[in-house]
Amino acid sequence: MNGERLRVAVQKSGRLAEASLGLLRRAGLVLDGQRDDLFLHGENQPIDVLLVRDDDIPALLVEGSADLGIVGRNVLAEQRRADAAPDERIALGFGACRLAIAVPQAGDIATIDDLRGLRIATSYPTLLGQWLGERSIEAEIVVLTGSVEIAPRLGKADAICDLVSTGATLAANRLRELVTVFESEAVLAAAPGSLTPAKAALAEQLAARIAGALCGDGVRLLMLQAPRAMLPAIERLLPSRETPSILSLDGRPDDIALQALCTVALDWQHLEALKRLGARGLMVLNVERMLA
Ligand code: PRT
Ligand code: ZN
Repeated sequence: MNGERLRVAVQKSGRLAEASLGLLRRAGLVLDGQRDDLFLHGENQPIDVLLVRDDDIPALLVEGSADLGIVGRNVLAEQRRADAAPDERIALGFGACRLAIAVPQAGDIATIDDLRGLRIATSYPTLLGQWLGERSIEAEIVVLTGSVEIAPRLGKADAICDLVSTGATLAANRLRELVTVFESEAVLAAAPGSLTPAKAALAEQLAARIAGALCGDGVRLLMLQAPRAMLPAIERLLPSRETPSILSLDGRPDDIALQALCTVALDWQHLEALKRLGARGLMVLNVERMLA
């Protein structure tokens, strides 16, 4: 390995911080260091973690100070440069939000055409500018770095374009969502350009393990035994993700054991219905990780 270590940048504190570190741990990384540190040393693999502001992650990837990063797709897209852009490798399923244009509830802005000639406050001038440009809507973009949602009340703008998850902040500021400009969630992003073979192999392995950890999310393994004759009826009841495995049981030719991966919750009614068909020894297990 020539002492080469892979560097993964994640948010130090904020909405993505905990889930990002949690995911790396579920992918098998044992990290040494405190949350206040800027650097966590990988104990069991040559992989270290940099704890930084989310906005710094795209630049760290571009300049090669980090090889992988966990960051909102919104941040990645806002900072995208045509010549050197990090690659989105895996959508991670947390930090979901949307960049949306919102307008005062009381006003008379009803459609996106009404935005023409208005001032829209945002911290996302690139994404908003692109969206407006694609629709040939000419509006003034007022760049603010914080408290975007109070801009209309302060008379600084007629509308805003900001991240929304529950919509509670918009409602509290008497704003109404007009249209979604960009859909986001946390993603695993990779540095542009090629890594050394050793680092590339580490990055591939980590990405595969992260994908495997995510793959197990919400997946259950159902195990049961049943009379072989009841198999077709049992299979019809399975909310199965793929064909179940059917195993023969030693010395019991009329019975089978079945294992099935299911993506929907298996509630008591489901299990009781299977039991009425003759299934025994029913077990539902959480799947921790999967490797195809
Ligand atoms: O310090 P640092 O720069 O690292 O953090 P930050 O303050 O810039 O980022 P942070 O932690 O607020 O957000 C990090 C990432 O989380 C964002 O880039 C998004 O990818 C994602 N994310 C998901 C969100 C939200 N949901 C979200 N709701 N980012 C911000 N918000 C804001 C929203 O704009 C509103 O002001 O949270 C507030 C509550 O939202 P509602 O709709 O639930 O009321
Ligand atoms: Zn930030």
